[in-house]
Amino acid sequence: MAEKKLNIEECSIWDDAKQMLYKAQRDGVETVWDRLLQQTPHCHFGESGVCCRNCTMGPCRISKKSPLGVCGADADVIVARNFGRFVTGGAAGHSDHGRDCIEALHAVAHGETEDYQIKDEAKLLRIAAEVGIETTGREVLEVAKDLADEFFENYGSTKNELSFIGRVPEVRRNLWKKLGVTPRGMDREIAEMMHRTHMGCDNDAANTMLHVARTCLADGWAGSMIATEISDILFGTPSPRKATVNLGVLKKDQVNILVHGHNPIVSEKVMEAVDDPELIALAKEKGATGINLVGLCCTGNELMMRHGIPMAGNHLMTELAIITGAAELIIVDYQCIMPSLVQVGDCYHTKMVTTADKARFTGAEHVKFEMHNGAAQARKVVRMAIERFPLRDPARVEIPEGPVDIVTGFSNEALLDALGGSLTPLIDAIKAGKVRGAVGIVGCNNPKYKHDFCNVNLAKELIKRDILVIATGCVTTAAGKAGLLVPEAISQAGPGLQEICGALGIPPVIHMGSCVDNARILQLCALLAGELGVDISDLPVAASSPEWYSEKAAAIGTYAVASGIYTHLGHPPNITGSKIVTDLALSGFDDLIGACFVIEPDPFKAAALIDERITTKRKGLGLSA
Ligand code: XCC
Ligand code: SF4
Repeated sequence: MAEKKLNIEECSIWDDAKQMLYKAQRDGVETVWDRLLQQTPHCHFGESGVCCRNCTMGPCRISKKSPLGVCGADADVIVARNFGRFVTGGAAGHSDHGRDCIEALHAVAHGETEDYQIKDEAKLLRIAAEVGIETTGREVLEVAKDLADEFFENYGSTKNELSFIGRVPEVRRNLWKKLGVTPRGMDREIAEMMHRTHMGCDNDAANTMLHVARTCLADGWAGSMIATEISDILFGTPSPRKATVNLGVLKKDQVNILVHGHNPIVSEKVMEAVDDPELIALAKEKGATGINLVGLCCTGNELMMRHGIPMAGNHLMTELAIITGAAELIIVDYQCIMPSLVQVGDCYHTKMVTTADKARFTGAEHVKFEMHNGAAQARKVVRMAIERFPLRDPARVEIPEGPVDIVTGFSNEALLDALGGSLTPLIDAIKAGKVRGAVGIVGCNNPKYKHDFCNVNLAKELIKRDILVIATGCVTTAAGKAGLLVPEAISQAGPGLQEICGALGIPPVIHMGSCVDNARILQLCALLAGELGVDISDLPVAASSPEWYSEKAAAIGTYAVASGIYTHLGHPPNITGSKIVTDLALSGFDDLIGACFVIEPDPFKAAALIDERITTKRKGLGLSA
């Protein structure tokens, strides 16, 4: 059989990506695109979700010829169970990240670490008061202890109520109650999903799907939300600042360190270490002019939002950042880190360092980060990077040119500031039809798409239609590289958005953070609904993840839908083998919970569908189309 050949021009819309893919070919390095070719065509049973491996009477796969598994489970039951476990993986990822943040807060509060502090005391006190903790006249650390304990309770099942349930509009809370999907404990929903999907438990697809909603709601309104709020408390609430994106942020004459993953607990310390004069002197001794720290994926988003650290790229750029030949070291925490990075690094002089016991990679060096040693470990890793600088082969270094400017840092606090302290100007603009609605474009890259084609074009199409776009996760870098994250981008927006964003001095696409920070969008929607006295499902808003790939993205999409937000995906999850599950996702949920998924790979058609939905919602509120 003839070997399948990669068409690099079709892999990505970006010059920096294509340049590195040609270099990879010359250097004999395999990337995610090559491996996708080898894996295609994909297994039809897996793709449609009808393969079950939940017991050893199987594995079973459903077809016309054999419509039932050995136990009698049909396609609907199998698909629902598989999807249930799929989103639960995502919810577990976000919420375990959240738990690590609580442990960090707990350690700080109890004086167990000198490496971490509370950077935003005002936010700590505000959140504590919000969740019912006494704050007046108390020491900050005493309040922090109580807040950590309060948050821990979101994981068990003793309280049966999430700390942030008060943020959810009352109508929505009542709807959840009626449907029996009010999220209880994070760990409880996850464990219950594993239980329900064990052989011989929940054998009713629709019923399983309700628990899918419940588990994801726990993620959105607890796991992710707690991760975001504590990160702000410990590392500062983001405010608008400038940064730069694309592979051009790597520097030819400096020690380049890439940080990748999700939880800022590691990357914040690395960021401090690269400023250590002793280490900078060492770098100079080794022939470099300095140390350059750049981010990837969501850890990159966290550092960029709070400190303006440059962003080298999103998910599909992670291998390519190493292929520049200019990266001395890549340090990772967890999630979305391709195991291939070790092999790609081995093709150059790039060392990979892991930091979490729950995310080790064969072939990488493990430097375990703990609360009491974060700063020292970070210095150790930066030193390792410096030591590798002399090993770099200048003949194999090729760094694409021209980083692109962006503005980042739009937490809800910052957005409110930009609006002059209240949501009223935004609501007035929505009522006047100048901002017709808002869409969160979030999530990943997937090599099944031309890299960032859908992410960028959907954003462009929406702002043209006077729809404000909020970007998080890997869409951020896409929007940034396209020049959409700067105030000047209003020239590409419709007249209404141009006027409003122009007056406020904000870009038409605003960067709200990492993937756990989608919780900020939930909160913003809830605030808007509260101001208008309606449910979230009545708002002219939508969500989209055009090029999603991960279990986490599916969990985010599902909590968006269950929170009442119409959600576009570029391709369906592996559920098409069940009519019941597919119908629920694409329409049934709309009747039940006020929102549903819509699938559309073409970003231009997707923009039209989203626009249509926003128009309907505007009319529902008695507003002009
Ligand atoms: Fe991962 Fe968050 Fe997706 Fe990017 S967007 S590929 S999940 S890094 Ni979260
Ligand atoms: Fe097959 Fe049923 Fe076992 Fe799944 S649970 S592998 S369908 S016998």
